[in-house]
Amino acid sequence: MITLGARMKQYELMTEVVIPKGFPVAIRIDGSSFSKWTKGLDKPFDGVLREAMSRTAVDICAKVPEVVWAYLQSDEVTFVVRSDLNYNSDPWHGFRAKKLDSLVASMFTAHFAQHAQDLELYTRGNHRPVDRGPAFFDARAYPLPPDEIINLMLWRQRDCQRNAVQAFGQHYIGKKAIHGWSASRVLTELGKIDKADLSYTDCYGTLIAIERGIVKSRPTRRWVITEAFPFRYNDETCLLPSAPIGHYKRLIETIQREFGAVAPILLPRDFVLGKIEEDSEEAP
Ligand SMILES: Nc1nc2c(ncn2[C@@H]2O[C@H](COP(=O)(O)OP(=O)(O)OP(=O)(O)O)[C@@H](O)[C@H]2O)c(=O)[nH]1
Ligand SMILES: [Mg+2]
Repeated sequence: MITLGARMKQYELMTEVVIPKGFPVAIRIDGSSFSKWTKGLDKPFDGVLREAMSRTAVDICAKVPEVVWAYLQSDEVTFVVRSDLNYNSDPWHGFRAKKLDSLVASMFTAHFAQHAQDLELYTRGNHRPVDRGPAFFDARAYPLPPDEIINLMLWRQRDCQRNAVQAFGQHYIGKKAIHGWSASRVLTELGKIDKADLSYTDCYGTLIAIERGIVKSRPTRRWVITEAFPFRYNDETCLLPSAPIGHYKRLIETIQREFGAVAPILLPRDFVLGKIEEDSEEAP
């Protein structure tokens, strides 16, 4: 005879999905209804929101085993978990997808709440104080082939670039005025305006990466918040201003070490998915 526990457990197991060992895992969190929650924050980009998101991403990187980096833009963060680099490693929570989704979403929500409190984000308003209440995040964890990690970053970074162009266009030229314009037209017009506050972070997002060092002949390891380098093929023309690759040399070296075989920025041309104005896909 089946026990009561086994009988009830079988219903739970119906929706259990386990991510196979041996794949890199991406976990993307996204702010829920942030177009409303951010009302009153600086437009197009709010430095305090960015700081709260970055600090929270560092907390998660430090807590989730085998995260190698995280990429942050807008109200979302993508964490890359490389348990596949060591086949003997124990996947975090058996890589049960629902467990990872719910745990990372609640961890991010709780840590963000603390940072938002510390940074007085709940009442921050550019005109008058706002009380915007708690912020919530969803999360999704899924496996992907190793070669696709950079493409995933490229995709999210293109979203960041597209949003940056739109946001700056709306802010400096006007929402109605740019309606129906291509990204390159918006950029051409923006070029005529003094847009000194268009930073690399706004265009390319933020990267949370491990920095290794030696202190008193002992190896050290810490998470650093840094501007993301452009994920793109070396000679691909980019619509947005780009820092010279040398600017990112140390960071790229660090990440190449962490990644082993996968070399950021050296993408096979076939993997480059088209220019940003053609890439209008939204992350649902
Ligand atoms: N003012 C301001 N708004 C921001 C900033 N970063 C993100 N946002 C807002 O957050 C939104 C995030 O977009 P989405 O995630 O697609 O939209 P959402 O409203 O969060 O909807 P769901 O994620 O589906 O719940 C942007 O459209 C902006 O409105 C910022 O720095 N300043
Ligand atoms: Mg959102």
